[in-house]
Amino acid sequence: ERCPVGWELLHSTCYFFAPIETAEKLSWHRSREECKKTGADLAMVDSQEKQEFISRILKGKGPSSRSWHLSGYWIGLSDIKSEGVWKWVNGTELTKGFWFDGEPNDQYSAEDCAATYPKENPLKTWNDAPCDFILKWICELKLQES
Ligand code: 2F8
Ligand code: CA
Repeated sequence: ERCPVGWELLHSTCYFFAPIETAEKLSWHRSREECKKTGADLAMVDSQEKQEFISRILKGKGPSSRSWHLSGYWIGLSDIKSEGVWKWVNGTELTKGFWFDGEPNDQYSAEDCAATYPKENPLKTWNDAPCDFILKWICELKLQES
């Protein structure tokens, strides 16, 4: 089985990057719904290899001309249920985060959803932002075995 056209493959999982060409940006919850429409979910960046893979693709898309915090992509990580307890959308707790320096900072006590950004250091790219902020997003879809 192969990835849908336009999706990127790493270890039997396909990744979709909300296209930069379109103006569309969505809240974290709406982004998640968009992923689910295709049978996918927001990406769970739970290994250094996935983190490096995603960082490389985001860098290839080029820096946004606007300030960095507008050029993020939602990932499937939030601390909505319990402040400071970061969980992936499959319910597992975050073990290793790839946060940018000073993050997560829960600015104005209003930041419960995580996004990744094109940054210099590929291992320090995450920020927590308000879940109703609008950003691009990354979906992941596991391919069937065999
Ligand atoms: O300086 C870090 C800070 O930058 C922005 O706020 C000015 C981010 N806000 C949004 O992404 C909405 C903060 O999350 C970030 O911590
Ligand atoms: Ca933040």
